[in-house]
Amino acid sequence: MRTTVGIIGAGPAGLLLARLLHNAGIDSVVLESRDRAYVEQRQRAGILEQGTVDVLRAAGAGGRMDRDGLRHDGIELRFARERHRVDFPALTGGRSVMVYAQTEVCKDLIALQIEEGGPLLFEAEALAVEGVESERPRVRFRREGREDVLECDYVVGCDGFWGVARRAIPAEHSRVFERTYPFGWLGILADVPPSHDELVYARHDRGFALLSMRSPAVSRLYLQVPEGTDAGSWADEEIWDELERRFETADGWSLERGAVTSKSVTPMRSHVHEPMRHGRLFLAGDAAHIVPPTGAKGLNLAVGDVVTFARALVHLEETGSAERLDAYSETCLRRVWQAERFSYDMTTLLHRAPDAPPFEDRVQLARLRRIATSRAAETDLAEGYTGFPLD
Ligand code: FAS
Ligand code: PHB
Repeated sequence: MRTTVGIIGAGPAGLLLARLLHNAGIDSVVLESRDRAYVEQRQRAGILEQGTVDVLRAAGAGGRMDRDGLRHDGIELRFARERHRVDFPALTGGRSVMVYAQTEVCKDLIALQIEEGGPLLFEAEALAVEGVESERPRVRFRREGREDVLECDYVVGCDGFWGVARRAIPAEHSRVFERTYPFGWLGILADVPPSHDELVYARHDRGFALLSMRSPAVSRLYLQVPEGTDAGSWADEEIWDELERRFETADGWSLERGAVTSKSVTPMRSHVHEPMRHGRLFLAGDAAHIVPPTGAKGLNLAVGDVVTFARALVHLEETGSAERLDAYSETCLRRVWQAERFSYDMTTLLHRAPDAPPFEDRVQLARLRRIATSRAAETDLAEGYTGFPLD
C-alpha cells in the first residue's frame, strides 16, 4: 500500500487529521488496531475548548456537536463548603467551552471518513515504523492475520501513550519529562440528570471530586482515589455517599443519585516526549504528551497538534517551503507546556496528596480564595480552561 500520510491510530487525533488532510486534498490511510465499536464507546474526555469547537465546525464535523453539545459559559469551584463561579465569557472576551463527549466526536469523524475520506482500516495493528530518516518511511502492520507494509511520505503517530510510533525515535534523540501522582480518578456514568447546570470542581479534605455530564439525562462524576484502586472495590452507594460529602456546601445543595452504568479508574500522570518529530515521523496527541484530566486538556491538545501538522503540510504543498513542518515540534511544545502547566496547577490546587502536611491544605485554600477574590487570578484560570490559541 502507498499513501502520502500514514496515520497510526483512530482516536480523535488520527481521525481529525485524516479529515483535515481530506479537506485539503491530501491522501492518507488510517490504521487502527481495535474495531469500530470499541473506538466509538471508549469513555474519555468530555470538554471541548473554543478552539476545538471552531476546528470541528470548519472541518465540516460540527453538525451533531452544535445540535447535541452543551455550551458552558462557566464552571464552579467548591471548597470549604463555599461556592465560586468562574464566568468564562466575561473574563476571556467571549470564550466558552462545549460539553460534547470524545465518543461522539469520534463517531462523527468516523462516519465522515467512511462516507467521504480515505481508507480507515480497523483491526489493523501497526507493528513498527521504519525508515523515518529516509524519504520513504514505512509502517509494517498486521491485519486479518497477514503482515503488510504501508509506504508513505510522512508517518504521523496518533497511537496514544501505549502506541508503537514513539519507539521509532532513537533513544539518543529522545527526552522524556514525567510526573506521576499518588492518586487516580474513579469515574462513573449515571442515568440521572446532572445536579448542577455547569461542571463543579470540588476540593475537599477527603479528596477531589468533579461533577460533569454527557447530556441533560446522563451525569459523569469523578472521585479522587488512591493510585491502584480497583473500581470494583467501590459499591455504587459508597460512591454516591462519598460524592455527597465532598460536594457539601453551606447552602444545602444536594446531589441526585441514579443508576451507575459504568465505573472505571484512570491513573494520573504528566508526560512529555521531546521532540515531537524525528525525520519523517511526527507524533501527535497522547503519543507525545499526557496531561492529568483535571484541566480537561487531553483531547484539545491532540486537536492542536494535528491542526499544526495539517497546516504545515498544506503550506509545503502550496509554497514548497518546509519551514512550518520543520517547526512542528517547537510550535506544538510551546502549547503543550502551557497545557501541562495549567493541568498541573489545577491538579495540585484541587487534589489532596495522601501525606500532605496541614500547611499544604492551608495553601490550597488560600490559592482557591485568591481565585475567588482576584480578577487577575480568575482570568488566568478562565484563559487556561477555555484554551490556548492555536498558532
Ligand atoms: P487515543 O489514545 O485516544 O487514540 C489512540 C488510538 O491508537 C487508539 O484508538 C488505539 O487503539 C490506537 N492504537 C494504539 N496502538 C496502535 C497500533 N500499534 N496500531 C494501530 N492503532 C493503535 N481527557 C479529558 O480531557 N478528560 C477526561 O476525562 C479524560 N479521560 C481519560 C481517560 C483515560 C482512561 C485516558 C487514557 C485518557 C483520558 N483523557 C481525558 C485524555 C484523552 O482524552 C486523550 O487525551 C485523547 O484520547 C488523546 O487522543 P489521541 O492522541 O487520539 O489518543
Ligand atoms: C469529563 O466530562 O469527562 C471531564 C470533564 C472535565 C474534566 C475531566 C473530565 O476536567
